[in-house]
Amino acid sequence: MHTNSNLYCPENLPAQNMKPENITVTEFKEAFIAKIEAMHGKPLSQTSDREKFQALAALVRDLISKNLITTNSQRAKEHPKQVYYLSIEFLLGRLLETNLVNLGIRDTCAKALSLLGIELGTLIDQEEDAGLGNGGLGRLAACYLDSMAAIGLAGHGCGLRYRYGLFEQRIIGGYQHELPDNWLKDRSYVWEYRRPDEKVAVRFGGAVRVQTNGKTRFIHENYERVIAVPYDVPVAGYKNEIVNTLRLWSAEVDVSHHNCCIHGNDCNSVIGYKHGVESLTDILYPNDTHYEGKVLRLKQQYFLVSASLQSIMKSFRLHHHSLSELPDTIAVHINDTHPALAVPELMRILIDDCGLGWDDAWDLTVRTLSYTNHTVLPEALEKWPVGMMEHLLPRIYMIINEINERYCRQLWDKFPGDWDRIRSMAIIADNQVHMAHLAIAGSHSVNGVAEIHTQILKKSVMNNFYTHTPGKFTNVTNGITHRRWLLTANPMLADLITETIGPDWVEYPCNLAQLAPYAKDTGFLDTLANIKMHNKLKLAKYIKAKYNVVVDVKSIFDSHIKRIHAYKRQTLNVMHIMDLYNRLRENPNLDIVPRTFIFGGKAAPGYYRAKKTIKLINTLADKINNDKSIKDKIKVLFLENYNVSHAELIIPASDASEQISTASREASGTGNMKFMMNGAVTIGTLDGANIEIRNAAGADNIFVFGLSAEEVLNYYRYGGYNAWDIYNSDPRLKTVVDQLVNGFFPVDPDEFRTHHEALLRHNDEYFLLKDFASYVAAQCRLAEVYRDKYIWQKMCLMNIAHSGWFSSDRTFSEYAVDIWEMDQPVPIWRRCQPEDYERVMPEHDAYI
Ligand code: 26W
Repeated sequence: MHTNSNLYCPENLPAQNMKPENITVTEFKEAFIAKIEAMHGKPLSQTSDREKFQALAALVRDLISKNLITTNSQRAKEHPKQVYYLSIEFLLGRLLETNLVNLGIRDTCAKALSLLGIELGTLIDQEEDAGLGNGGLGRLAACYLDSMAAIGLAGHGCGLRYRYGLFEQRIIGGYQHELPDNWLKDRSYVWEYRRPDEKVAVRFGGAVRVQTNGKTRFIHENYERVIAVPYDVPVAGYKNEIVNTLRLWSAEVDVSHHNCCIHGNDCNSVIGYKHGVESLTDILYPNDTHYEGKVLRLKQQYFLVSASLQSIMKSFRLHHHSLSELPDTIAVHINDTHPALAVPELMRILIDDCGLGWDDAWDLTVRTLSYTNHTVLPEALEKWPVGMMEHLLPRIYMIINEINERYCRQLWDKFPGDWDRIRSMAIIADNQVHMAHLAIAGSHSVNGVAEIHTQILKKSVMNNFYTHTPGKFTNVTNGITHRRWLLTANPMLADLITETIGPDWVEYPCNLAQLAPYAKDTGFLDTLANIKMHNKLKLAKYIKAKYNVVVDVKSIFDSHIKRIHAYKRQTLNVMHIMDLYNRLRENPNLDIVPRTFIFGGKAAPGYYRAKKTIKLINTLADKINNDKSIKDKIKVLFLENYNVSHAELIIPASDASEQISTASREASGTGNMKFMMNGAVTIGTLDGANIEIRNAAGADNIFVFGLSAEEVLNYYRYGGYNAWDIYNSDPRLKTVVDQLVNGFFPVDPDEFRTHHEALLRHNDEYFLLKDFASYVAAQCRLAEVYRDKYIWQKMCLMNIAHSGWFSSDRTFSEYAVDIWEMDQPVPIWRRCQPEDYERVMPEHDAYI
């Protein structure tokens, strides 16, 4: 059942040619009432908040649909180059407020509702987060959708419509429990259009027969057909009437082949079969770093790629005559290796369906595809067993085999006799298909997501590939949409900025730099501080209501929110808090700046150590929050079920941003940018985009500590690190490490044994002990600076003022110009000036 179809009531909507932003408050109010009545068959007074939300969202969707139609008909005439962003994850969060802002009707809507006694915020809170992603990679894809539409590029997302998104996290007794994320409670999603007429079939299993009479043909037989049905989510650009599409595929059973019930077959087995097929898109795998060789995951990856490419090619062939135009008219981007099967799938379509020869097909494939790498962690690199691939995707495996043979031959010609090099670059080696190697070989562009990350790829992780094809490698530092993360999430700050420098910063975020001179204006800094206080009060209210903990809004709100992972070092943060607590216990009158330590994040369900880290944080929180002797000087909170909506609440309310990964391990980070943009000061290592943040904000406006990436990589390469030496030489550190297992916490003494052993027995892989002293020192510096309101507020301001470069509009313009060679004008220099680039990315700066 799809409740949101047939709800279009044009008679109640403003005139066809009226732009949404011209709708008056009265017209909006009337359209809303009409939508309520048409949709629910009862008067406004009898509807629940949920029903009101549904009607409001449907009304907004109607407005967007007009622009969708005009955008599509315009494009059908002009044929601009289209980019398709293939991603196994899109972490959208909520869309109502974003859509209202992008249509330019947020205020109109709020006023219209208030005339009816309804608060817009209450309805916004009714929307479920679309949690179709794990973390950084998925949220990045969602930010890019927003930027593509804002810039006006013909850019679309292709993903999966998971029935259940990332699990809902419940904390019970300090432990994480996972519940299914039933985000499609109403069975359909208010923003989507189901398009059954655009379904395609994806084939699994079976066998391939090679027919060689005349032209060689590959006949795929006895396969299982799964139907991919697209659900299109419109993506509205910011006040530009452009609407792009996020196409999410859902697996359905092929009814034409399995209507056995009707013919008197066993109904139960048919129903079972249906469930089996449809389970393909049931769940999002909850791992954000650890590759799991599950057949279902490989099936999901191929399903995404095959459905997307078939539909892309269908639309290409409708509009273009010659296949040779393919790379000039479409670009297909592979977001990490999860969609890397795009390489053999496009080859299959071009060879088997379009009749091209190998060389022509390969040339077109490579020129059409590009690939972004998002991680250097070895455990995240995907390698699928040959047997599994061959069994599940026999024709695709044949093609991969052929790609591998040709690629290795080419390498042999270039590096004759260098077997080790060739083995390290082969697409198939040790009975496994190396997806990153496949993606590199089959793309014309490979990029990292922050300068240091790209340097590590070039010099270390992918050095052999870089030596072979240096021209393929490039860097595009990540970005975030300032429309969601500043304009929408922090309206008071956005208003202050607009009052101060005018409204153009929304279109040209680098204009935020015009705020810098206000660093000398104490009146302005007071206002900035008041806005932060307002946001802190809002968060404090939420914490009191949900956790019954009272936090001091004058304390430093110090936030560490992201996936829980050993390399992100939540435990280092815990160790600093333990040390601070020990100091307070030794001297309850110690004059420290009060702090509220805020944690949030999910652990992969199978990641034992990360789950224990959650228990550790909660155990520490219990101990500290209930210890009257420290007079509420510090509080620790673990906020349950961290998601996009929680981030929108926490980030504008934070003073300090914890970005403390082991240098070299975090590819970029994007939370760091969101905090910066909201005037939180970073305490961090020189890792990922923290380096660009330091360059942009200035070294005086960030607290840097710890080993450099080069030092870390040298330890990994050459050894020479001894955790015990550090443990034995720092008594304060020793106390903290001992407290993990010596009964300091009122839990089983083995509860945190894993953490203890990771630090000492396993020689502290992520260098927590090594970085402890410099981290504590940086925390002290931060607290001292916070005591001086104006120096602190100036730091906050400099972060805001130089955050414009981190807008995903800048990032996306770089992709569009340098990688996809889009033919539409992309005013890149108007979005960020050359001097901004020079400041953030000084030429010839080597970070490792
Ligand atoms: C196969 C399991 C798996 C699943 C997801 C492996 C790896 C991933 C992602 C690539 C992990 C991820 O989200 N990486 C993050 O990407 C962000 C966007 O570029 C970066 O900002 C983060 O630093 C990076 O960890």
